[in-house]
Amino acid sequence: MKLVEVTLRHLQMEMKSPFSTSFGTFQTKDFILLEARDEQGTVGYGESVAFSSPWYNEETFKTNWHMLEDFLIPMLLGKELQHPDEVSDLFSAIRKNNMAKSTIEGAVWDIYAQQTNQSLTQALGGTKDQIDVGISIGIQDSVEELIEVVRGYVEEGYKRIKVKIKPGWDVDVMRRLREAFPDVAIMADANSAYRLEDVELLKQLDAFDLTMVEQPLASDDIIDHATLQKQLSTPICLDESIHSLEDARKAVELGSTKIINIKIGRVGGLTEAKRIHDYCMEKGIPVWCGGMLEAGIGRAHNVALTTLPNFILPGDTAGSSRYWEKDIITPEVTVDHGVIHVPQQAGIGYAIDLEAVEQYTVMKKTYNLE
Ligand code: OSB
Ligand code: MG
Repeated sequence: MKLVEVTLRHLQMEMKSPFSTSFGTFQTKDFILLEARDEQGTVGYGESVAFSSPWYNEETFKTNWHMLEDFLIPMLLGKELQHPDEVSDLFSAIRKNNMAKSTIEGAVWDIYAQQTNQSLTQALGGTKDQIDVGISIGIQDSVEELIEVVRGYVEEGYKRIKVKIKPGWDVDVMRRLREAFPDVAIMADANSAYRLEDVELLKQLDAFDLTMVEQPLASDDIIDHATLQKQLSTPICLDESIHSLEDARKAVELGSTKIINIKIGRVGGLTEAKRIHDYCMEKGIPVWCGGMLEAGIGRAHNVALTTLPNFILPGDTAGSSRYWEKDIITPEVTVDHGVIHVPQQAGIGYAIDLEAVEQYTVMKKTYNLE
């Protein structure tokens, strides 16, 4: 494989309903869609999961554009590659900027899968033909509304309900939710809203039989999470704190996490995601695939990654229609009784809907060899 042309597009899509977390609310999604073409004319796509504000992590779609335009695209244009794993080795010369790296790495994986006539799932070594899915539910205006929203998704068959929490929207909310749904797998995601001093409050969550509590403490912490885990019976799952296999190893060795949420963008691409998966499998740490409110390309990549065997717990990759009036792929990702049937065709298994892409494009720029 040798990339000869890359096009970046800034896409803007309205979400069907706002999504609120402890750090802010999302309504309009601005992101980068990357199209890469290799010398044989095979086209692959990647999606940046960086948001427009640096709330979840330090990257934004504009910092990703800068990194791609000035560093990452020039590093790959004209470079002969035997395997997509080489991309993460090449990019290791550039610190962090994982979501930017992942955007183009994903397109290389897509091209590689097509050229070796495999589905992305097969190329990654995935083993499942269907995956279990859960859903992540933002902070609502009232507990009554939350219960109604959850009821709808439980009836649709989603296999696990994740609820966002923050100070003032936590113990009572989880108590009432557990009372309303005694038998549903429920978890809470704090997105770093608490400190170790909140341990007494967090311990109250142990009463609700939660599958896990996700990222309760600081986004860059692994020490305090280890201290907290010793005092909680609910398993801690790290999200924001894990950027690499090294981070995963340190967190697991310290006892900071019993479960890991893997997000392809946060860890710099599919190759690193797979490395973390393999390490966790060896250590008996279950993983699941997180979500970043992706459009269709990012969603398709999440589906493929989730087919690896240690993705034991349902992920956040819900169906396209939960987020978008019209997604940018055909068919859209659909959920049937809580499962997604994994496409078998070569590549990502969903076609790009170029008409929809054009409709959402704010600007685009093409980069060629020389
Ligand atoms: O922490 O997992 C998170 C959305 C935006 C930023 C961070 C997170 C989330 C979600 C939604 O939980 C997952 C999804 O439905 O894509
Ligand atoms: Mg999270």
